[in-house]
Amino acid sequence: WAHISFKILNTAPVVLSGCAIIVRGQPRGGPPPERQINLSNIRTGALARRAPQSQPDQKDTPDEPYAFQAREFLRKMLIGKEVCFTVEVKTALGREYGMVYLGRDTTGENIAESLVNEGLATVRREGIRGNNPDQARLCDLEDQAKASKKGMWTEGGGTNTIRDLKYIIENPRNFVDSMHQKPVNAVIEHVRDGSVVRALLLPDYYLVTVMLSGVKCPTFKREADGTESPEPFAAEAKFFTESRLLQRDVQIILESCPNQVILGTVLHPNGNITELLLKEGFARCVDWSMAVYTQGAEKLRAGEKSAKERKVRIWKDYVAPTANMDQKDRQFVAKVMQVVNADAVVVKLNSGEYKTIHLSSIRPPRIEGEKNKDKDKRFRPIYDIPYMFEAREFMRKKIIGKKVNVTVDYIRAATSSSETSTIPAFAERTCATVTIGGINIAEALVSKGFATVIRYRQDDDQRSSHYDELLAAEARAIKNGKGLHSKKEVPIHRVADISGETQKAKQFLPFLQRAGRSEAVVEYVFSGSRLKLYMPKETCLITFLLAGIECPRGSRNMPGGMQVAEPFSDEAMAFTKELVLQREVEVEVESMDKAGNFIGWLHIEGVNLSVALVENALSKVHFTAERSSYYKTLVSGEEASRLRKDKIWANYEEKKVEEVVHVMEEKERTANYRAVYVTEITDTMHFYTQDVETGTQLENLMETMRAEIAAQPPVEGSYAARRGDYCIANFSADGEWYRARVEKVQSPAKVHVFYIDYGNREIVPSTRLAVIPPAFSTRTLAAQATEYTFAYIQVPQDEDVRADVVDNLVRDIQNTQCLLNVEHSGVTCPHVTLQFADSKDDVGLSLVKEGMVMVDARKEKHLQKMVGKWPPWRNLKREMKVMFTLSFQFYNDFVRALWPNRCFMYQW
Ligand SMILES: *[C@@H]1O[C@H](CO)[C@@H](O)[C@H](O)[C@H]1NC(C)=O
Ligand SMILES: *[C@@H]1O[C@H](CO)[C@@H](O)[C@H](O)[C@H]1NC(C)=O
Ligand SMILES: *[C@@H]1O[C@H](CO)[C@@H](O)[C@H](O)[C@H]1NC(C)=O
Ligand SMILES: CC(=O)N[C@H]1CO[C@H](CO)[C@@H](O)[C@@H]1O
Ligand SMILES: CC(=O)N[C@H]1CO[C@H](CO)[C@@H](O)[C@@H]1O
Repeated sequence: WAHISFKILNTAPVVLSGCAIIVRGQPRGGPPPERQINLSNIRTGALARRAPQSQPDQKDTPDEPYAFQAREFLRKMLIGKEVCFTVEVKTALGREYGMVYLGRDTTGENIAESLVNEGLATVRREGIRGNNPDQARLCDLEDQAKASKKGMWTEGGGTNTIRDLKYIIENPRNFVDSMHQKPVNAVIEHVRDGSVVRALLLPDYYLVTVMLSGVKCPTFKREADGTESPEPFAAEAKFFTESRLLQRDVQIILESCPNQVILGTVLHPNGNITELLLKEGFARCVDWSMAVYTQGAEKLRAGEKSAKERKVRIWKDYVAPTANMDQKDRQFVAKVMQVVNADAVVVKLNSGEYKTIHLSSIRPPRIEGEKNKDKDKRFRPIYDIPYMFEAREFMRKKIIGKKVNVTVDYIRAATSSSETSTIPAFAERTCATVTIGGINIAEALVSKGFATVIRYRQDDDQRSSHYDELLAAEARAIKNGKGLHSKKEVPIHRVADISGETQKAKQFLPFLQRAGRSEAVVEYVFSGSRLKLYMPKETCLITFLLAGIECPRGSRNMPGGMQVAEPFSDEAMAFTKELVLQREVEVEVESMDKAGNFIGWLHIEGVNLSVALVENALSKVHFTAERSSYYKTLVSGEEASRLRKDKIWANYEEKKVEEVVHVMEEKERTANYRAVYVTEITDTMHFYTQDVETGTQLENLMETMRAEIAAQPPVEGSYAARRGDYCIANFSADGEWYRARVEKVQSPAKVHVFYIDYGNREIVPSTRLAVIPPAFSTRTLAAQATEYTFAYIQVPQDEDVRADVVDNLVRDIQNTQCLLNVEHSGVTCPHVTLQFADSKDDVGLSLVKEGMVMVDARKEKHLQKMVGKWPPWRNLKREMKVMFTLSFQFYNDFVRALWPNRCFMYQW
C-alpha cells in the first residue's frame, strides 16, 4: 500500500456512511470529478441495503445500530461545507483512506475524532501505531465515550436506532392523497437526473422517487448494452440539482400520483429547484405534470421563457415563433368586428385593416368525423354542433364591437392537404391570446366548457402564452361538468330558417308586424341594406331589407353574366357590417317582398340604420319612404350629403343637369286632384290633411277605440312615454282620446305628442297618455294626417307677415274640404296645390292675388307652365303697400315741417 499524504480543499456533497464521504473540487466549466474518502482507523455501522432486484432470493439488509445516526451526524456537519483532507493510504483499486477536517486546513475539527467522541464509531485498533499521536488520541476518545456510555456504548445495543425503512409503497396514489399536499420533511438521498430524485421521507422513513412537477431535465438514456448515454446537458442538470439538494434537509410537497409516478415539488430555503432549473435552461416545462404544480405555474413558464429568450443551455438554438415579427404586430389593441365560429375573431386594426385572429391553443365544439355535414344539406354548424351556438354567443356578448388586447403567440403556417397538392388545407393562421379587461377570452370559453384545449407534442412551442391557465380552466370545467363536459342532454336549437321561404314568411309576417319593435341579432350582412337576422324570441332566421333607402348594389352573378357593382356598394356594406354585424338590434317589420324577404327599419343604440346610411352618403332615399315617420330625417340627411358632395353624391351636379334635361323632354305636369280635409295649419305654412276617402274608416276606428277604452279605462300613470312610440292621448281641448306619437319626453309632466290623424301637436303630462290598444295601431289604419306645403309660393321670411298669411289660411281652409294635387316632392314633405272644393279656385294663387305671398317659380319646364298662367303683377299689391308706407312717412314728415299745426288723415 502506498502511503501518501496531501491536502485538498473540497466540498463534501455526499456522506456515504458514517465513515465515507464523497468530495468534489470547485466546479470549473462543468461538474468537477468526485473523490471518495474513507476515514482511516475508524469504523461505523453499515447502513441498510436493499437486496438487488435481480436477485429476489436475497433479503434486504437492515441498518446496523447507530449506522444511520453516524451518517446523519456527518451529513449535518459536512454537507455543503468546505473540508480539507489528507490521504494516508491509497489501495490498488484506487480507494483512498485519510483524515477529514472541517474547514480549510488541518486545524479544523477532525471528523473521525468527533465521531468516536460521540460514540458513533469504533476505532480499528489493529492498525494503530502507538507512536502516532493522532491515532493514540482516537483510542483515548473511544475510551472516554465508553466510560460515559455515549452512543453505541449505551446499554441496550441500540436496536431502537435501526430504521424501519420502507422501499415500497403499496398504493402510492392513496399515499400521496393522504399527505394533502402538505410539505413533508425529507432528505434527498439520490439525484437520478436533474428532475428526478430519491427522497427519504421523515419521520417514517419512506424512500420514494419523486419527479419534479411541471418540468423535465435532459436524462441519461440506458442503451441496450447497459451503458448510459446522456442527453445534452444531462450531466450539468444533474450536478445543478445535486449540488443544491443532495443530502439536504428539504420539504417536499407530494402533488399527484398518476400511473405510480409520484410528482412533487422540493422546497428549500434557498429557493425552489424547479424554477431554478427552468431559469437556467436545464429543464423544460411539461404540460401534463404542470397542471398539478401547486406553486404557481406562471412562474415556471416565466422561467422557461426567460431561458429561451437568453438562449441558455438547452435553448441555445431556440428561435421564438414570433421572433421575426415587429413588436407592434405582436401585441396590439383592436376592435372586434365579428366572432367566427367561437375560436376566431375578425378585428379591425388601428390602420383600419381587418384581420382574422384565431384563439391560441383552443378547439371549438366540433363533431367527430363531420359525418352529419354530408348527410344533411341544411346542416348549420352553429346551431347543429352541440355548444357551438353557446360558445359563439358567449364570445359575441363579451367582445363584439369592443376593444381587445391581442398578443400573437404564433403563426401557424398554411398546410397543404396532400404532398402533391398545392392547395392549402388550412390557410396561414395568426394565433393569439385575446384579452378584454384582463380576462383571457380563450380561458373563459374553456372554463365554461365551450371549447377544449389542444394537446401538443412536448417540444411544440406553437401554443398559447397562457397555456397552463387554459389547462387549469379545462380541468375545472371537467370537474364541474360544464358545457361540453356536462352529462346532461346537449341543448338543441331548433331554428327555423325562413329566409327565402315565401310561404313561411307570409305566415310569419303578421306576427312580426304586430310585434312592433322586435329584438334581433344580425347574423350576416349580405350588402349595405340586406341582412340575415336571428330572432331570439321567435328562434328563427329571416332575411331583412332596410326600408326607405336605395343602397348601391354589389356585383352579382346573374344569368347573363356578372353584374358590375355600383359605386360605393362595398363601402355601404362595410358601414353596415361595422355598425350592426352580430349586434343586438331592434327591427320594425313593415312588409315583405315577393321573395319572402322582410322589409323594415332597423335600430341600433338609437341609430336608425337606413337614416345612418343616407346621412353617410351611402344610400339614397327611396320614394316608398314617404309614408314613414322617418321620411323627414331621411330627406334632410340626404340633402346634407348632397350638399357635401359626399361619396355617392360626388358627381351630383352633372347628374342633376342631365336629369333636368331629361325631365323637360318627357314630363308633363299631372293634375290629379283628390278630396282632402285640411285639419291643421302650422306656423311654417305647412298643413296636414286627411283623405276624405278614408274618413269613415277613421271615424269608425275612433268610435270603437273610444268605446273600448271607456269599457276598460287605462290605469292613470301606468304609461311610460318613450320617444317614437305610438300611444293614445287625451286631447286637452275636448278631453277625448286620440292616436298620437311621442316626439319628445322633456319630463313626465311635459311630453310632446303629435296627433297622427290630425297633425296637431301638444305638450301633455304623461298621465294623459296611455298604451295604444293593438287593434287600433297604425297597422290597422295608417296615420291619417299627411303633411304638405304649398307649391309655387314663397313662404314669407318675416314672422309677422307669415303669421298674417297663416291666419288667413286658418280662416279659409282649416277644417274644410279641399282638393289637392301633388306637384313635386320636397325636402320635408310633398309640395302641392290646393283648390277650394266649391269654387275650384287655387288657394295659393288667391294668396298671391291678394299680394300676401310671392310666386316661387320652378325651373322644371312642366311646372313653369303652371305658374305662367299666374298673374304677371303677382306681388304688386304687397310691393305697393310697402312703397306707400315709406312714402307716406316721408310725406307726413315733409308736410309737418311746412305746416306744423296741420293734421293729415290718410286711409289706405
Ligand atoms: C469505504 O466506505 C464505503 C462506504 O461506507 C464502504 O462500503 C467500504 O466498505 C469502505 N471500505 C473499507 C475498506 O472499509
Ligand atoms: C390592454 O392591456 C393594457 C395593459 O396590459 C391594459 O392597460 C388595457 O386596459 C387592456 N385593454 C383591454 C381592452 O383589455
Ligand atoms: C281626459 O282628462 C280629463 C282631465 O284629466 C278628464 O276629466 C277626462 O275624463 C279625460 N277623458 C277621458 C276620455 O278619459
Ligand atoms: C414555494 C416556494 O418556495 N417558492 C420559491 C421558489 O424559489 C423562488 C426563488 O428561486 C422563490 O422566490 C419562491 O418563493
Ligand atoms: C326612432 C329612432 O330611433 N329614430 C332614429 C333614426 O336614426 C336617426 C339617426 O340615425 C336618429 O337620430 C333617430 O333618433
